[in-house]
Amino acid sequence: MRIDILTLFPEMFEPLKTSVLGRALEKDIFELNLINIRDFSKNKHKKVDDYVFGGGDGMLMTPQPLYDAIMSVKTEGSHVIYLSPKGAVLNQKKVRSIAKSYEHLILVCGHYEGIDERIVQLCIDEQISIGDYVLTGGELPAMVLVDSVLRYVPEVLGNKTSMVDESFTDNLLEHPQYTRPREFMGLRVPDVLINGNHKEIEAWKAGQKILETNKYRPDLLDKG
Ligand code: 4FL
Repeated sequence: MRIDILTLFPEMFEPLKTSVLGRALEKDIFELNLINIRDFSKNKHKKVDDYVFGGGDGMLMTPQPLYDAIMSVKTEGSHVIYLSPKGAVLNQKKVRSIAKSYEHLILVCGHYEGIDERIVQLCIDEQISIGDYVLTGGELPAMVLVDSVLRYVPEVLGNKTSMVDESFTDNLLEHPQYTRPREFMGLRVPDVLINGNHKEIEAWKAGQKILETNKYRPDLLDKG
């Protein structure tokens, strides 16, 4: 998978280079290109924003640098996503569908009050939101999308395909999990997990998933 991120703040993406994704990056399991939109500005002061026609607060990203930046990375199979509160809210099903459908993602991060509408019209295939709240820009949403999608790329998790869907298969939350010691601050690991009866353990896990979902996210059960 190839991911190009277009942003005014490429330095915000350093966290993607650590931990699981950092190791995958070193092994060339995916390709990450950080592109500074400002590098494409044809303005003599490298300006990338301007006032909003019709008035209103703040500044808008101008179309020219964005358009040229997108065109510089676009390929035949690329899919251009704009992280925006106007998009459908991301969920695990959508993450899986993106991971399975595209080999090349171009992520456009807006800043200030957003981008000129003509870029949406001309270049954007899809808008995606990560939730109903406003941020200072699309950079954190882009990182959320990248992290969630890359978990579906073979070998990113060290080939443990069973781990990929954990927590959201069947719209259920995970059962509680325990490690050593068997007793901590007077709280014991449930006996069923220690008795070695795998059938019983699996039945316990299945029941706990429903209980946890009912307790923490009853809205997921309503959806069926
Ligand atoms: C994008 C919020 C995607 C939630 C400000 C600029 C945003 C956002 N999901 N807020 N972009």
